[in-house]
Amino acid sequence: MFIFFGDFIFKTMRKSFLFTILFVFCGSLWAQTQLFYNQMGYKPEQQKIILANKARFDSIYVYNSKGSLQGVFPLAPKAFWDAARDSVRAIDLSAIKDTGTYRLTFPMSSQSYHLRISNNPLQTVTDAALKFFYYQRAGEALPEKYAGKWHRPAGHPDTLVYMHPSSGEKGTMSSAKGWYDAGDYGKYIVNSGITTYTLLTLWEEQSEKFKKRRWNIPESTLPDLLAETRYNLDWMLTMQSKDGGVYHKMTALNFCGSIMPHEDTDKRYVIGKSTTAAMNFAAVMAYASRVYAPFDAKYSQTMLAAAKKAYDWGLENPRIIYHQPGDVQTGQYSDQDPKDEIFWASAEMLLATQDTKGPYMKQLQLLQAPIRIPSWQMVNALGYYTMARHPKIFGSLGARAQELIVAKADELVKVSQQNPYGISLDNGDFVWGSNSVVANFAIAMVQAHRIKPKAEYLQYAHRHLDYLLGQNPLGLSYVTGMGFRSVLNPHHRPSEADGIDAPVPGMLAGGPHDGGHDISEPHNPVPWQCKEYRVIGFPAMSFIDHRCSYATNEVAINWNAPLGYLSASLE
Ligand code: 9MR
Ligand code: 9MR
Repeated sequence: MFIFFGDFIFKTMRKSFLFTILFVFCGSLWAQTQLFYNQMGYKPEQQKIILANKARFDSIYVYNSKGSLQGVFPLAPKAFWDAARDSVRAIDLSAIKDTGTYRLTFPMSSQSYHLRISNNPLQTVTDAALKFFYYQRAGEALPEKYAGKWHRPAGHPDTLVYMHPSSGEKGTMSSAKGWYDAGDYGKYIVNSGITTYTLLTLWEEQSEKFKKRRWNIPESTLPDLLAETRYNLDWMLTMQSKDGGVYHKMTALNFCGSIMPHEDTDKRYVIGKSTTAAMNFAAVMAYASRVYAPFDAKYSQTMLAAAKKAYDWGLENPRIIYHQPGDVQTGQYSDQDPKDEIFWASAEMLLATQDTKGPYMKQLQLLQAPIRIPSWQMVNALGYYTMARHPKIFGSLGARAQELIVAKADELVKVSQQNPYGISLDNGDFVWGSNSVVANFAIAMVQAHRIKPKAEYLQYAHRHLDYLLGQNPLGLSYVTGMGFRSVLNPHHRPSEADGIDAPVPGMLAGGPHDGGHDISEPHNPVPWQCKEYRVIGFPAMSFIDHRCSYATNEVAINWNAPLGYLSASLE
């Protein structure tokens, strides 16, 4: 029940249990109407569907900033969503098109809400989502000039890390730079790969815009998007072994406490080697070699050579699965099935080498699994997206990739049309990181729109982003610092330990998920408020804005990249 009333309840509960019971009881008798909408605002021409929960009236009054009545808008009949076990009533405000801040209120009610219409409400979101990667930099101090109040000393230089026996090698090596994966300080190839792909795609699709776009990170001769991405590519390159194989991850043996990067002095290790890491690495390096070629020919050649070595290693070792060694507790990113990684890498290799006669085409023909929405574990869609962007060289497979993407997006639109929130998630989609599922569903629609423009694709992609920014059953913006009621306590070590109230901005919380791994973990002593955040059977409500819940409220690079991509695409 906590999640319904948020922060206020926590504080109250601490003070008096009895009072809380009373409050909740009264609260349910006089339940306030809640409005769920995009807290960052809407574009003038955009469809503006907002949702009312527990509404007691059939219309809403909208006043403009001068205080004059703009219109009275009807509430649609109740629509039930099983994932939240609750109903909402839609209000279509699309007819309001003038920019400004509007006040919304119900008859005889003192409650009011503010809704913004502006020309580019998403620019702030995009910039913050991308700036997040700067805040995640390992091995570099973040001076105030760039990081504002979140400035911090450098941590994890990683210039001397140890070869774990699982790496198959002995001694030490350097594995500097790269982004911290999430709320922890580990660096993992597989997750890094999908993240980097998403950012490279943003560049490939919108390079005109991103040539000039800056978000106050250290000066470079490269555009910010490519400078930031290179920071991670540099690290990924360190993770290749002499035989071409790629180490799975570089972390300590255990997760450290809630401390700042420079306070964590645990030894760090290069751990494991896997087919998924090799193929993921090959795909990203092949892609990056194309993107960086006009800026730095030598760097581009280095990456292509690394990609080829990793790819060949992967084909010779097509089933090396990562198994977590007994003395290691950090994230696993273990994946039993490397076929989709091979497929994706084959697409990138073919495109980067322009070699249609070699092994790549053969692999692509072998592996036409149905297209699946991407996650760190399932990446075949990344191959399809690439093929669809460059169809000619892939021959009939290019056209096939386009058809599959369009068919997938049509499926998602259909589901979204039936959903009161306009999104395409079913109960089963509320996995760990469900908000990234929301973003990746929307990205599939954006991809389809590029192939075969259709108003519905963009309309529902927008609804998915609206959901992340407040049009959801908790009425919470899941992006830190964005909106009037946004996540405040993400599972993110720097935000927990820096002594600053506001979390690092622009971070997408993982999102509702009723798996409860965090609270049922025997070694994770959770504070008592956290014990009941999970409401089984209400997956869309199972979220708590508390650092204890790493299964719902952690942040991660592979969740922020799709947020940045989506927001930039809808700008
Ligand atoms: O902080 C860790 C987070 O980054 C991981 O996603 C999560 C799951 O692997 O684990 C977190 O660490 C917790 C550990 O697993 C159990 N003890 C408590 C740790 C943090 O609260
Ligand atoms: O995103 C990962 C999710 O799909 C898994 O279910 C979960 C448990 O293995 O791990 C998530 O990834 C975490 C990683 O293991 C360690 N760094 C933080 C990641 C986000 O929570």
